[in-house]
This record gives sequence, structure tokens and C-alpha cells, in this order.
Amino acid sequence: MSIEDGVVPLVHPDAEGADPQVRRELQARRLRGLVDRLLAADGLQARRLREAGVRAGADVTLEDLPKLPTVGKQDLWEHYPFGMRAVPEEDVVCVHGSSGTGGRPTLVPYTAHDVDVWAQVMARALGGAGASRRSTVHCAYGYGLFTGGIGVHHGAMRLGATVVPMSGGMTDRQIRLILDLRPDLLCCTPSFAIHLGEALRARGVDPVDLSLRAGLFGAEPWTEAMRSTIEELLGLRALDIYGLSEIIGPGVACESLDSDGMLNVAEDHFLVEAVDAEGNPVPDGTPGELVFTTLTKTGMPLLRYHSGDVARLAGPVPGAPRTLRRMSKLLGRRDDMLVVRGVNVFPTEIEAVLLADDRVSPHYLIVEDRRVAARPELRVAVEPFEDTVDTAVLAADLGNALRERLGIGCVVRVLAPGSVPRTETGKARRLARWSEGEPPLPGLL
Ligand code: DLL
Repeated sequence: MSIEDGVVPLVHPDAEGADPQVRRELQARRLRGLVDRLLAADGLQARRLREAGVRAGADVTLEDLPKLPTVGKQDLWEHYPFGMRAVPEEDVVCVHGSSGTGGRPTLVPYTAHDVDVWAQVMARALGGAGASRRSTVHCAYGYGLFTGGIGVHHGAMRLGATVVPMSGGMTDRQIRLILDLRPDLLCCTPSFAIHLGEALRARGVDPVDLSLRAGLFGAEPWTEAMRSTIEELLGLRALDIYGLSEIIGPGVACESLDSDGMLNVAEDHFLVEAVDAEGNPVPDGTPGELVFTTLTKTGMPLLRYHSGDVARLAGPVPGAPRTLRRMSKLLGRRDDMLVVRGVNVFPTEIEAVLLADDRVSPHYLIVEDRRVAARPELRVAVEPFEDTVDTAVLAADLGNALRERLGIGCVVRVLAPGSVPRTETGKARRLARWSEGEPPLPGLL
């Protein structure tokens, strides 16, 4: 298998390994096609294009991109459920989406062509993790409206691998099939990977006896410290996969074994920009909000969609076979950024501090305490790995480390192991807002 000899063959060499200049020409052609499609659909994005003076795809170049109009989540909500659809209803073959922030769903109609693009980019993502036709992919992302399960499923089938469609939850059954079917790839949220790893350890299974070689973990924020925990618990290479339903689902970008810790963006289908708070482009290496343009999608194509996700962009690894631009792990979400007493804090920074301490388990909750509006406070509930830890010393150490990293003080509470609620399905909830009444977790005060 390719992971052993360090060679990670490309699934689509013409696309993933294209000469960047040739790819730019393809992107420019596709961008013009997209603009024509949007104008023909005559919806919100057509109106905005016309207001910006664009009459046809032929009017735009890649260099013009920063001047073209954008769309955002608010537009999707205002046109709920399918006001942004750009094809006749009969061309839609499925719907996916997410429950989204504030409980408002975002729905995305896919055509057969869109599903085909999705299968392609997901096959590449799995291939980059070393999967091949001989692989067995254990898919423990949720199946349903959420794009995780079905996205991996499409990609694994396109690659010709064997997919085990487990969906989330059912820990005992997951473990049984991991042991019996000996998959080489695991796909699930990073928090579920830790949960599975802990459950395996509790059953006395040594990670070296597991068949798993790599995993694609995403759909929620996770840090380098969580990566080490997962790799240790499961004995595999833990890779990050990123995506959002509005753009396609998982597969927008994915780390490969040779991408040096960053995620290859499938930029022949999804053009990426990073912009500052005013919408101006930021240089490579500077954190910015990711703005995506779906170059090839037809059901609900989006021109310059503000994702709300913050990351850094970079070119390809010099000399590597994959010539795609890369993005860092997500640094946070624009709207998750907490502003506490004038200091900007991303929850991932807090997590990095917590998980760097090997006394702390990966189950924690960050609480933005705004009960006293004039004196907002950050509270952090953590659990120690062992009951024998001196909780007062641990709380003081974490408090100091957080103050050093964030520049503000936090109230740290060390709770008994098992106090922080676990998620078996869906995304982990690691941030809560507390404005009145009972604390989100007993013992936080
Ligand atoms: O979470 C798609 C997905 C499924 C990605 C499986 C990876 C694996 P949504 O439910 O629409 O789609 O949520 C998208 O989740 O805007 C990010 O804020 C967050 N997110 C997704 N992947 C990552 C990741 C799927 N690797 C939203 N790291 C995005 C951090 C992520 N956050």
C-alpha cells in the first residue's frame, strides 16, 4: 500500500498535478462560464453582477475577481429554501445542508453533475490519504442531510474502495466492525475519533494491532494537540478534511500524506480567496476569511461566497506532485471569534493551550460568560485524564498558560472526569454562551 512506501499517487494527475498556469487558464474559462450561468438564472447573483457592470462572462478575468460581488449566509437564509437554485427543479437529484448557526438550516440543491464533482474531489481526498481500490473505508460521519457521511461514501465508491457506511453513534458496533473488517481508513469527526480511540483503549485493544493507517477528520475545529492524541490512540496518520455544504460538503480541501500539514484546495472546482474584515485580499500567510467561488457547480453555484472561516493560504509544497494551492487548518470562524474585554480570542487558541498539557483530556467546554455585560468573562471547564491530578495546581497552571497565550485571564474549573457532555453523533459543542440563569455546565461557577 502506498502509505508504506511514502508515495501518494494522484487520483486525477491532470487536475491535481496540473501546471499552475494551465490551471489558471482553466479557472478563468470556468469563471466566465459560471458568470454566464448566473446571469442566465437571473436571480440575486445576476442582479448583483449587473449592478457591478457585468453583462457576460466574457467581461470578467481572474484578476477582476476581488471586484466582483459576493454572497453570504444571510442571502441563503433570505432565499430559503431554494431561492438561489440556478437550474430547473427537475435537474435537482438530492438536497444536503446543515443545521447551521442559530439553528437556521441551510439547504443546498445538487444536480447529478454536482454529485459527480463531489465524488471526484472526495476520491482525490481519500487517495491523498493513501486509499486505493484495495482499501476499506470505515465511514463514521453521520449519514443524512449532513454532507459528511454521504460525501465520503461517494468518494470511496468513485475510487473503487470498499466503504463501510457506519454513520455516527453505536460505539460498540463501530468497534466490532473496525476489529472484524480491518479498515485502513477511518473517516469521522475528530471528537468521535477520540471517543472511538478511548473506547478501544478501555477494551484493552493496543493501537499497533489495529489495521487503520490514516484518517480524514473534519467538520469541526481541531488542533495539532488533538491530532497527536488521535494518532496515539488509533495508531494512524490523522489528516484534516475541510468543506462546507454551501460549496459541496467535505472535499473542498483536504490534507494529503505529503502536503506538509496544510490542506490542498480543490481549486480547479473551488476557487479560494482570503480577505480581511473589509473584504480586501490578504497576502499568502496572513489569516483571512475564506471566500469561495464554485467554478463548476450547477445546482446552486456561488460566486464569492463568504464562508466565515478564517485560515491562511499558501502555494503548493515546492516540488511536490500536487500543485494545488493550500490552506492552513482553520484558525477559527469570524463569528466564533470572541471579543472579551477588547481582546480577540479564537476558541482554537484556548484549545491549543488546554491540549498542550498532558494532564488534560480532550473534553472541555469554553463558556463566554456575559451575565454582567460590563464584565464579560471566559470560563473554561476541563477534565483531567486521571482522578489523582492535583486540581488546584492544574487550574492555576492552565490559568497562567491561557493568560500568556491570550493576553487575558480566564476562570479555569477542573471538573471530575466524565462531567463534560460527549457527542457521539454530529459536531462537538465546545463553546457555550451564558447570559443568564443556570450555568451551561454544573460546577462552572
Ligand atoms: O461540515 C462538511 C464536512 C463534512 C467537512 C465532513 C469535513 C468533513 P457543514 O455542516 O456545512 O459542512 O459545516 C461547515 O464546518 O464552514 C467550518 O466552519 C466547519 N468545518 C468543516 N470542516 C472543518 C475542519 C461540513 N476541517 C462548517 N476544521 C465550515 C474546522 C471545519 N472546521
